[in-house]
Amino acid sequence: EMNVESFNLDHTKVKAPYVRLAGVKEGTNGDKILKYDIRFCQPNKEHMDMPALHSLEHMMAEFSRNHSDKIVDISPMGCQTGYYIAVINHDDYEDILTIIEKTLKDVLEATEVPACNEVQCGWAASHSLEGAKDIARNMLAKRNEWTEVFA
Ligand code: HCS
Repeated sequence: EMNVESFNLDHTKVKAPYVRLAGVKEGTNGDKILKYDIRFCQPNKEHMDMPALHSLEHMMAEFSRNHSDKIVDISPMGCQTGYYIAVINHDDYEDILTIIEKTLKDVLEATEVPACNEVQCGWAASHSLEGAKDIARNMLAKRNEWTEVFA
């Protein structure tokens, strides 16, 4: 067993896209952080390119918080196949799916990427609104598959 939950996941056995609970941490006062693996791309078969992944991160980070005040973070995986979303005190998988669905629908409606400038972002040149929309569109088209993690 390795320390990182994902290192114990057999990436050859999963079937993207899916949304999977990847960890729960409880604090000393009973607050709970839940971490979900949102997998957009089949591991080692496909991946998102960086500008599109980066713009989708900005949009999911910004828009998801209009649908929930429980979001702690949405950040990309280095393998470029998905994101982690961490929430606090929100133990409702179906509602997480709803938040993701609403957020991706917002992405399709967006006319610009929020905060893609050198003041607000660390690599403002690396963005693609249209690329991010393509990823969101493909993910939404497979909404009925999100709950199935393994083939
Ligand atoms: N992933 C961050 C935004 C970084 S630009 C967040 O808060 O969700």
